[in-house]
Amino acid sequence: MKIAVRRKQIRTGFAVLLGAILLSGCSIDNQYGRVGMPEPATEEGNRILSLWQGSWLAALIVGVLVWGLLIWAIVAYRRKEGDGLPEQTRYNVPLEILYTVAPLLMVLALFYFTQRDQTILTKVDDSSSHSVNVVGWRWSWAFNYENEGVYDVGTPGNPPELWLPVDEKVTFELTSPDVIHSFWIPAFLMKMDVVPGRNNKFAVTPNTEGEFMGKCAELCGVDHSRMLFNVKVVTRAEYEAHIADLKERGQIGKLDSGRAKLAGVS
Ligand SMILES: [Cu+2]
Repeated sequence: MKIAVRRKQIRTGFAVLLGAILLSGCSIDNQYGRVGMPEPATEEGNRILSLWQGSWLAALIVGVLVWGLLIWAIVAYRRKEGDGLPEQTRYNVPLEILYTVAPLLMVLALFYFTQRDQTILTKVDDSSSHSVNVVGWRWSWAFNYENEGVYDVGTPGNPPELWLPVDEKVTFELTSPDVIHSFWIPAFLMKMDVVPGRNNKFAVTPNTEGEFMGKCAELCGVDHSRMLFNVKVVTRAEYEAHIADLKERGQIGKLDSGRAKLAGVS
């Protein structure tokens, strides 16, 4: 009788715990549901968020299964009074095949979804309405607005601003004159390395007006942590006003290497 009551309590406890986990995972509107990710501020961000949530859900299901089996084995096969040495077994071929094949299937599933989404997310075509050449240099950023022929550049002590019109697809072309950096806007849920001698590209459509922070995500030297910038997603009119402002300040042309320009070296 007592054992039956305890079992019922344990079962209820598990059900409550599982319910709490599932409930928090079902809604993507809170940071628990997003598993620590910020709210996506781009159209593409939702795809990345789904991949992230799906991976965690898969891990959770596998985890619950493994923990459940462990606890069951510990409880059901615990040593009871009068038990001698348990039966010794080895080389269970079906079991060994299972724990070789099961992880392989899991890795293949993760690989498939990652590859599928990565192919879509890194596809760059002519559908962007404008493009920005992002120059990561030791240790700040320069933004060349390719269509308008203006630029902005920062310093470690004075981070630059990247302005983008809302709901317009933008292609980022990432270049570096020195070492490897990484262009990361957490709210965009997208990050890509900036590699000297290579022309990495990706396109996103910011769909939320507001101010977001950006940073370098590749340890690149002494002032790496100061490689910050701000992103302003604004209306088309505000964007054009800002471009006109940059023109007025004389920031016309293209800055291939922010550092060289700042040091007065051509
Ligand atoms: Cu860097």
